[in-house]
Amino acid sequence: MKIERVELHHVEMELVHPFETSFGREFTRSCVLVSVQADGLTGWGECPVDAGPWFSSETVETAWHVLRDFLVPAVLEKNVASPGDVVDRFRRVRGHPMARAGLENAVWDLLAQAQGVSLANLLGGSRARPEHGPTVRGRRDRVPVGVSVGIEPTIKLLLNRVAQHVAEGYGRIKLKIKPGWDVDVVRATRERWPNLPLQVDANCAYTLADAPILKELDDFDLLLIEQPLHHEDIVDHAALQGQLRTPLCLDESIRSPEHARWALDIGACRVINIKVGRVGGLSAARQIHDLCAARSVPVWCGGMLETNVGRATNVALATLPNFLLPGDISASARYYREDVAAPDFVLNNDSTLSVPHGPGLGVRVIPERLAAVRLRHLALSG
Ligand code: NPQ
Ligand code: MG
Repeated sequence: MKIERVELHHVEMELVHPFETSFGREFTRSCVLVSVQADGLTGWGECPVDAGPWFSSETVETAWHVLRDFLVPAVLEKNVASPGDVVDRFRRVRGHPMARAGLENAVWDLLAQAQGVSLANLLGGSRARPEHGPTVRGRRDRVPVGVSVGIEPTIKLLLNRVAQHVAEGYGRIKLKIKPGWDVDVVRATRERWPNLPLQVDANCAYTLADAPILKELDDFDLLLIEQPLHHEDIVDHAALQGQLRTPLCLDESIRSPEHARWALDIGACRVINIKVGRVGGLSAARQIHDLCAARSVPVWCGGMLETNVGRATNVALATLPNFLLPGDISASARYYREDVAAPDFVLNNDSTLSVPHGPGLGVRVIPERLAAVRLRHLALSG
């Protein structure tokens, strides 16, 4: 189909509860939504950038610039028959994975709608894909999820929040840690919930010199320790993994399928967090999934406090068979009072989210809700 029009939407939304990580506290979330039109259909994608370069080097402004000046012109008025065509057209652009992901994922949604199938179906997650052979289970119509709990002012307040999420039905908790907010917090949580599936995420806040502290975490039966060291480093992570029993999981360091291969080749981690934005779109995300599956390395779907557009993309991705650990894909109510897209995702009593079966993403952007949170809008056509 020929891409007739692309629109960029810079939105800013207030979080239900402020979210603090080792790199700062966020009260609102900014991102760029991308919509693509062809043959009377509209596909949506989300660039999970933020106002500043805190989680990654990309920002709303860099994504806007790279989309407007390079990525959108590469697909506008062009015929696109498969997501691979978009990947090919983007190959000249180095870096900027979140900008690429927003547009590529919008085309995935568009193509799925055009074929009358769900995005999960187009990705191959909800039906057996031949290359996975007989090991594939049948259709996965629910994906296991957990919740990521930010740093709180006190351990008491943190335990209250964990208790709230456990009561809501979340079967896996991730605690954000940083130097000074680590072993004591994990110990207190583990003492209160001896059997709770628990993991931690440091967002790069430590160095190899902190190995003795991180080794103390080996005593708490954690599922994994996520990205303790520098965001571009895999060498020190490999050294650290050699000293730990708990699996290391990389997040920030994995920005492409190549980074995933390099990390696995040197033993820098035993688990990979796949974030579709961070790795540059659904094609790259699926490639990393397949690489990890071939090497028996479990993956899980990371989260970036997305709107329901990004959340629907994540849920579809997480239907792939090697997503063996619960994702950071919480119910819509955990993020914003009112989302730009509907229907909301609601937690099932088995700590899963249901996979929409409508065509494409399975969520609709509500124009009035979008307009209410939109700071900037740009329509590009040929
Ligand atoms: C992580 N997410 O796994 C990220 C970090 C994160 C759910 O823990 C604005 C921009 C807010 C980027 C909050 C979760 C963010 C952000 C958290 C990234 O490391
Ligand atoms: Mg992380």
